[in-house]
Amino acid sequence: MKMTFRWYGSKSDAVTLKQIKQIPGMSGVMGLLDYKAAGEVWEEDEIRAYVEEVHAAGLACEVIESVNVHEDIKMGLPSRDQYIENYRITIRNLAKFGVKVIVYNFMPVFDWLRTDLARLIPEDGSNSLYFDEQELGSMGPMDIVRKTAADSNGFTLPGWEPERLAELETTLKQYEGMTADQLRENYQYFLDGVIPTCEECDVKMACHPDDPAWPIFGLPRIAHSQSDFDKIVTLHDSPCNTVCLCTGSLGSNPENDIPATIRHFGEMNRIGCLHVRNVKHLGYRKFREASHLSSEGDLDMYAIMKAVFDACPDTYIRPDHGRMIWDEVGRPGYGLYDRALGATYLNGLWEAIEKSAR
Ligand code: DNO
Repeated sequence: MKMTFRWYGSKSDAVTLKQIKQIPGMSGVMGLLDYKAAGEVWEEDEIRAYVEEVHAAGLACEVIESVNVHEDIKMGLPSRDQYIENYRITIRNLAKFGVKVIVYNFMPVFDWLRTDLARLIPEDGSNSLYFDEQELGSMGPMDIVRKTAADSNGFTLPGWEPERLAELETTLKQYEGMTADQLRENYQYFLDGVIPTCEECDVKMACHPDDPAWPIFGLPRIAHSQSDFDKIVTLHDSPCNTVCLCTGSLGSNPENDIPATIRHFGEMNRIGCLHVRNVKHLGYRKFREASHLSSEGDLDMYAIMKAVFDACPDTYIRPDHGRMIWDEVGRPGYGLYDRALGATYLNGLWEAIEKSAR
């Protein structure tokens, strides 16, 4: 298992590479160029600059996240061919700098979504990301976009690019009437376009689950359960067509059995990487993000790490969203302290699992 940390680059992350390097057991980052709009080519020069900076800090950069898929691809518009071609160029460019896994998602319009980015946890005075479907019911898509932007402490959030969201109303209309099967057909067209390039370059595409793990605002969503991912991995059958197994996204639905899903796709060699975090269910379609410790949420982190150990021990992992603790002000979900504690805890579980298996 290679423990990594998401890093937004020196211009947009309050967390430094030096801090990341000082977290025990940290082998690298899961990187991104957060200023790139969906559909744009990631140029060699900008990838080189990012990767060299990471390497200079003594860290690896083998996983890149949020190479976002243009809406025209998801909608199946004629312009998709150009965007797919751009995506292929990006894959080749990333591969030149040692990238092995690309994390993306196929959620229409919205990436992850929360109704509160800083919900107070009364027990200890920290705060974390929170979702309540009922609260969402009273908000329209534009309201949630405005609220998310206003609450993000001035940081950009992954998947919430301002240019894309500016056209939100038009985009939402274009999706009206699209079924899950139609979205899946468009997804297959995309995979047929990019997976052969991945095979040439030895890069894996890793699909991030829908977060939360159900459809929102009536938009089709096709990646929020084990059976959804069973369909996805067969849309284009290749070892390069993999899952980014995000425990917290899938875990937002208590019906998803996360350790079983890890074993299932791990044994098929279809896990590209994992995002590991805990969630606390508070009612129907209502949850908040918890610290990583099993007893503070509803996921069994020991069972999760044990499944990784048994089914895909060489994979990349990162602690996912943390709470905001110790008065840190940062990008919601992506502060330093709680994620560093999470990494340390996951490393501890790993050591115990490894030693007891000997
Ligand atoms: C949320 C992240 C996601 C993820 C993208 C990948 O915090 O885990 O934004 O990176 O869905 O495209």
